[in-house]
Amino acid sequence: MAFTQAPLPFDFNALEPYGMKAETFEYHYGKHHKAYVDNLNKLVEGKDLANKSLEEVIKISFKDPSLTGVFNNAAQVWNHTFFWNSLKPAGGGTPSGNLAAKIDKDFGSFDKFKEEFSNAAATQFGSGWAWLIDDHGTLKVTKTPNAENPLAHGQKALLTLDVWEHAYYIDFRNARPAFIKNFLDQLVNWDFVAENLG
Ligand code: MN3
Repeated sequence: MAFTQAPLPFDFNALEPYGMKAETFEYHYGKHHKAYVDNLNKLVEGKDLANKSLEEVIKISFKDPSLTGVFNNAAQVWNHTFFWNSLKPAGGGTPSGNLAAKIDKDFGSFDKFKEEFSNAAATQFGSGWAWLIDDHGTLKVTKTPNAENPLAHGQKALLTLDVWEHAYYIDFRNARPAFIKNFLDQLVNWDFVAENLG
């Protein structure tokens, strides 16, 4: 069975009042993300991998240097779906409940978390991702290059920000720090993060 592209969880223009144009999603979801799905399906066609879950394909291909192309496309399919779910209109602000308590415990304070996350996102050289992860019971901030993700490293992802240039060039041009600040201020879907924490 072919891998499919999950629907965007909001309308293309839903984040326009919050700093991200419909054009961003026409390209980023409609072209970049779709291309990863199409490429993955071509690469696994007729192979055993085509019958595995996307998560299994990511874990198997990460460990096999002959499957780098499969890994890159499979991980990017997963990463982008995870990223769309990390966003919502009028998001951002502060988390609550157990998640807020866990952030305070593991980072010292919510401001300290924001500082660490912003720093990871800003300093990922070239293309990649910033993450909030649950690393066997401890919340941590990480950054990964290109398509790499926490799943490949046996960690649980809670939140992500795409810092490939294609993620912010339409709305913020070269200003990655402004994109990061906007994400934290008005886009983070803390309900999704809390669900992932469980
Ligand atoms: Mn992207």
